[in-house]
Amino acid sequence: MTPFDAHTQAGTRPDGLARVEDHRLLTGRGHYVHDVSRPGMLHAVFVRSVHPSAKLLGIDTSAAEASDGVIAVLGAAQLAGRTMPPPNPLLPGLNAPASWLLPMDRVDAVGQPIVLVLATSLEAAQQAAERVFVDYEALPAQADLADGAPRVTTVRHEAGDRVAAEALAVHRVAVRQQQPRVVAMSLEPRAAVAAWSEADGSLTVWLPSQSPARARDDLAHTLGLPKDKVRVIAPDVGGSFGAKASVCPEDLVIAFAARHLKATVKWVSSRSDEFTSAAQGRGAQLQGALWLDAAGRFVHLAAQLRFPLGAWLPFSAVAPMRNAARILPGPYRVGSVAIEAGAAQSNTAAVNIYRGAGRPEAALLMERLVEKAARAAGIDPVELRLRNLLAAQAMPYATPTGESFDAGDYRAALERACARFGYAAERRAQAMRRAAGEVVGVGIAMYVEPCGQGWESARVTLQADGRVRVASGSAAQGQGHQTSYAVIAAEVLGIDAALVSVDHGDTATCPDGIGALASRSMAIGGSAVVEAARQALARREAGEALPIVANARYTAPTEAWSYGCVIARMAIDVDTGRPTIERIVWVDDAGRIISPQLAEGQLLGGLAQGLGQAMLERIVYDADGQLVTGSLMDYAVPRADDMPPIEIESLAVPTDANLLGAKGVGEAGCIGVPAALLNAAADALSPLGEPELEFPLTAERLWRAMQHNSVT
Ligand code: SMO
Repeated sequence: MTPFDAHTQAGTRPDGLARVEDHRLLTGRGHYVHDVSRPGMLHAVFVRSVHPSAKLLGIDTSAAEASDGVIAVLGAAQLAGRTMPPPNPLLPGLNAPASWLLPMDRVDAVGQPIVLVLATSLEAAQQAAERVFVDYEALPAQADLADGAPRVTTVRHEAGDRVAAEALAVHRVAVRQQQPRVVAMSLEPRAAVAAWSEADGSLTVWLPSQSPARARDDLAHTLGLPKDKVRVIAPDVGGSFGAKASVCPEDLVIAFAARHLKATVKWVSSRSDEFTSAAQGRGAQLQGALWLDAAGRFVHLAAQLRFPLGAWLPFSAVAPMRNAARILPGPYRVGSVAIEAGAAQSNTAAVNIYRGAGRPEAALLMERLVEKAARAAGIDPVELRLRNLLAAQAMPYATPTGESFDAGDYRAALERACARFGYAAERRAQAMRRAAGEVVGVGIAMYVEPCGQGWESARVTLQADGRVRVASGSAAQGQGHQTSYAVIAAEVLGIDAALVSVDHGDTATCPDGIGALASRSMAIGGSAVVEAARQALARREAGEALPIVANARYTAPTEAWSYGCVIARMAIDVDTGRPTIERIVWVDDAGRIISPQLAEGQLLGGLAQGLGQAMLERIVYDADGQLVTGSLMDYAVPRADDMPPIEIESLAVPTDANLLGAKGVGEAGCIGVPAALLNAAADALSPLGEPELEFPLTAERLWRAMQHNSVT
């Protein structure tokens, strides 16, 4: 019995630890930024560009300013040249111009905010916004991933003897795969409430942020305020998925308006505005080739990865490109590599990290290559993987892209998944169904999931009444920090977790942190809680009187790499192309599991998003840069009845890379699942001549693939 089996199968709880957040959230007592209200606060509406690229010839705000209830209309003139904070300096040499918070003389994307209308009610602000007249002179727009667009950044990984490798090769397979852009469909759209206190010159901003401390730093820098005069509060946050990791222009403009008007200002984005102007994810164009020797060994891997960036660069904008390049070889031993990745801007919404942030791109390209290689070499895809997966004894392993794998038994993951799936029997059943005229395929994907680098902080307070408070620099957006961090502290202290309460998401009451992203909350944030709890315990045992306050800042010595294997079976209706995912078997090693319920929730949630990208979701811009899929009428997200039968097993092999032995878990479902689904669809259609397939795998696309290939 593995940790997930009991409740995945039967819905029971083996461990007795329920999420302490849920009763409050599920009974409507969550408190989101949308719920923040202050007497006399102003409501803000942005007037947004209708052109992907245009000169601003003039903006007439006089009618808006004369409208009922309007207090002010703010634009670039008031913002006096303020620009967005620079992107993450850890990312390779960026060559991108700074972007204005609000545009001076030109717009670069549909949906870009141009001016801000502030009024005493939301309705008044909306009506006045209709009376702002913007005079544009349209300019040609730069399409997404256009050939020859100037590079913002490039990374290269070259290792091994390519010439020698190619001399050994007897097979070469190539793959070209386009990942659609997606939106981070969080239940809670972006929002900000900024309150200026004239009495002490301080600013409080309620913001649904994954990274409150960094948001505070960005706000302080933009407004020229000392950091200790800015407080960011991320209350309950309804999902984030990377899109809320970095501040957007709207956040900073709202804060500016609050100080400018010495007021409290509230902005809540609409679903429509989330489609046009929130940071999007994915969108890469992936190309690669894999060379195999006579024994089926991977002797050389070459790839060119193209990542789109929108009209402006959020803090982590090129992290997906960097990650995809460094992760590409995945769990395999590859003789030599030549990987080149580049990113360029276009006249679209920004692109930022999105659940997986480059990991899904790497797994998609590599696993497609492995699948094609198996077909070319006439070797079963499981057997080919077994020949090339790194052995557990090879750990720790220095990868050809300069990474260091801490631990991992990749073969065990594949073998376990095959055993659970009943691989040999499934292949026999597939052959029988094919013989009977059905279109059915089995797809496999392996993946690795690094959990991020760097530090996180925690404070543990042992109170005189015997209760314990944990404060974390890592803010939660639904992951369940209040449950898991309480469990961690209670275990170190040897007390009941019910005695521990957890604070997060407030820069005034919590220590600084990087935040909840990159699958790092448990491995790194959780280790900071361990460290602080250990210090508090040591001081108590040494005789120190209560209360005891212990602060810890934990830096992970190395990244922990979780991994896993997904096997999916998909049937495609011959007449309509309608795909049915009949079964997903998934073995994941996220290291030590603190809360099986929370870990399973992360895996299933990631799977749902991965399934959405594979089967349903696609942001489309037309050739002129206009957004075609701007609403939920045009953009399909997975619903409960889209979820297939899922069997998850956990290997749960602890790592030495951090104090908990934990690895990443939050992004796994987005990484392996889409690649397995594409491999399953390709396997299903393989008797028809292996048509090229792209996400999303809609019925129309699959049907067309069948028509085209059955007549040729
Ligand atoms: S895409 Mo994640 O929030 O690093």
